[in-house]
Amino acid sequence: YKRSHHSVGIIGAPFSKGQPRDGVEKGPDLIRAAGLVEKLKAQGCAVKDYGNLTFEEVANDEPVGRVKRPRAVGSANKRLSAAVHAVKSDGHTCVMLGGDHSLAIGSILGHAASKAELSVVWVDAHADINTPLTSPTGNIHGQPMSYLIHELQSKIPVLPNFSWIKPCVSAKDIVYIGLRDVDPEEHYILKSLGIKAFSMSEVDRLGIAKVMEQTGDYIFSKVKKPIHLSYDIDALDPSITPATGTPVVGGLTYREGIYITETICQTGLLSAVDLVEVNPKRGRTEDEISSTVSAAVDLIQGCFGKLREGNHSSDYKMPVP
Ligand code: HAR
Ligand code: MN
Ligand code: MN
Ligand code: MN
Repeated sequence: YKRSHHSVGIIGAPFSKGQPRDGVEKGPDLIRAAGLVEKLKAQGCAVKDYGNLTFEEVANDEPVGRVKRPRAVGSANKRLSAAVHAVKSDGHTCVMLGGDHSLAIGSILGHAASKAELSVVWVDAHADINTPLTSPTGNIHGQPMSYLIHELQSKIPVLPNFSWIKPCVSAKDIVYIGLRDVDPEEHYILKSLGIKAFSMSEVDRLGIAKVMEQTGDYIFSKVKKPIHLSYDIDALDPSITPATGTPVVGGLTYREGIYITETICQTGLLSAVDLVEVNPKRGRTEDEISSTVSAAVDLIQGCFGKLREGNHSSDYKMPVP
């Protein structure tokens, strides 16, 4: 019924070294080219685009144990965390356009630097909670949560360019939605830390409305903390968003995906959003790419007040004859 009053700060993070596939660094420019800024403005948001970050080339970034490209990932995230902190200090809700999901490290740490405590809502086919020692692939985009959770710190080895990273989230302040490809070690971590998770089974059993109701009840049962929404585009079903590095069948429908953003917006607590893992090089046709990119734009619009029932501004006056 109302137009949005949100003030949005956008950061592009064209970074792909948290995983092996080329193309995900194109995400920020593609999402902008699909009209993100104009669409947010048209729905009433004040928008400041901070542009794309640049990341230093790291020579000789040899694996450490299984962990691939730790120096590049550590240094890119340090830069991102400073940028997110600056956007929060300017008073905006931060939108970080990825790039791969290793960027959640810097995004959440930069956000946490401006707030006492955060809730994290992680919408993804994957839990991204492998430690460097449990990771089956060594790809850091499958590990970001492990570096951020207080309760996992004794399990995290020293890595080059990671010494600035300090945990900032409690296991009880995390909610997962959309899981359907979780490694056994990750499942152990989720269960042993008692992390709230609505896998696709819970979406099937409860329906998305109850999932979001329970997400709200869980987050608001304690003090209301600012919400960090970390949205991996592969949470949606690959029939809608095929242009992503690790698609998994049986995902959220477009409507379920949008419903999540509408309800998170309505909490009034959304403080930062990541939209990651859009990879045009993984689309087989132009249609697959544009369907993925336009879903990403629609999700971000949903985060900032766009409603499917329609919207109008509070000072709208009917034309009279
Ligand atoms: N769990 C696997 C790993 O650790 C796969 C990670 C997945 N890819 C992502 N993350 N897109 O959401 O490597
Ligand atoms: Mn992810
Ligand atoms: Mn994923
Ligand atoms: Mn609002």
